[in-house]
Amino acid sequence: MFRFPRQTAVLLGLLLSLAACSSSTSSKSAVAPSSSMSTASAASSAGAGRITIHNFAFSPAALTVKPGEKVTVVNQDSTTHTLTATGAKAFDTGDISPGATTSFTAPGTAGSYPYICTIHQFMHGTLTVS
Ligand SMILES: [Cu+2]
Repeated sequence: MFRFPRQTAVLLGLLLSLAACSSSTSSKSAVAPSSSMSTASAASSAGAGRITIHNFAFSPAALTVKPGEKVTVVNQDSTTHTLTATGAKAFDTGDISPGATTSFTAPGTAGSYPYICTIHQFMHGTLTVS
């Protein structure tokens, strides 16, 4: 006859500890809406074109500029690169040292001008003048 009261005592203890635990739950802080994702860095660079060289690649690989527009070239690699139009070489930056920035003038004639790095000729891109 003494087993039954013990068991109920144990059960009561369990229930009490459960209640104690569950009393410390609701500390849910409302997450503030982060409205800082609107950095509108659109490609609306009304002025000069810009090509970045990084990891042996031109970025953007395809760029459209106006005739005679100045195009800035940034070499972010630790290797010398060039940006040289193929064919008649309508433009050629020559060697761009690691970390250096240079520029060239886009052709005055509309068209599509493929270019490469003459040092690493697997690097290529296209400048479109229109
Ligand atoms: Cu290169």
